[in-house]
Amino acid sequence: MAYNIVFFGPPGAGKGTQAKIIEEKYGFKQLSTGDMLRSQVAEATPLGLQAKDIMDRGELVSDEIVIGMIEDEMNKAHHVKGFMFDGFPRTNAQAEALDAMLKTRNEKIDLVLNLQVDDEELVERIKKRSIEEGRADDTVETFKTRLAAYNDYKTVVLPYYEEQNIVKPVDGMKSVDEVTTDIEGAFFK
Ligand code: B4P
Repeated sequence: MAYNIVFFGPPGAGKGTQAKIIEEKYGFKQLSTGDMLRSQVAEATPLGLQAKDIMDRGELVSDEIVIGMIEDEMNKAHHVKGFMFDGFPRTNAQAEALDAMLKTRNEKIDLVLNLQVDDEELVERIKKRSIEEGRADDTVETFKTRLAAYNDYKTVVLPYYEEQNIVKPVDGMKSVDEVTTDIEGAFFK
């Protein structure tokens, strides 16, 4: 039986960092809407051209686009232990669409990892990544918009899963290795 996990948290909390580690260690399939969008932008596809300005401003790309991308990737994946949704869902419509897609496979979301990191630490991580990777949305100004968007959508997405009693808090302030250990504890419990 598949086991599906949502990685939830503010921009720079380490969702992608941890999802990649868990994917390699345990054979889950990471589905990152941020990574998918960035590769569409890099390839200058029509979808990428549409998403680029929105992402550079730090705003949310349309539900239609991200739901469509997730659906395509889920349909392509076979024999995976489960999916790790990284950065998705971010709206109520995305959460409902995800449940509907999983239902057709007789599956559901089993665990939501809520990574928690202080705003000051997030700013430091984003500044560091901007030097290392030069991502267009990693400026201090855009980060503020991304954080505001997060503070907005968390009031919708978290309660959606809290009602199902599947949210586990994770202290994202610890080192990468320590966070991985805590995540492993959360899903082996
Ligand atoms: P994302 O790609 O999801 O961007 P993110 O929130 O910055 O990623 P993450 O939290 O994974 O950070 P990471 O592990 O890299 O979204 C980008 C944009 O795409 C959005 O603003 C939006 O426009 C669009 N988008 C994406 N999904 C969407 C959706 N569903 N709906 C609508 N629009 C959507 O970690 C950050 C940094 O911290 C790294 O440099 C890492 O090395 C470091 N780090 C990680 N863990 C650490 C630790 N424990 N200690 C110290 N440093 C750590």
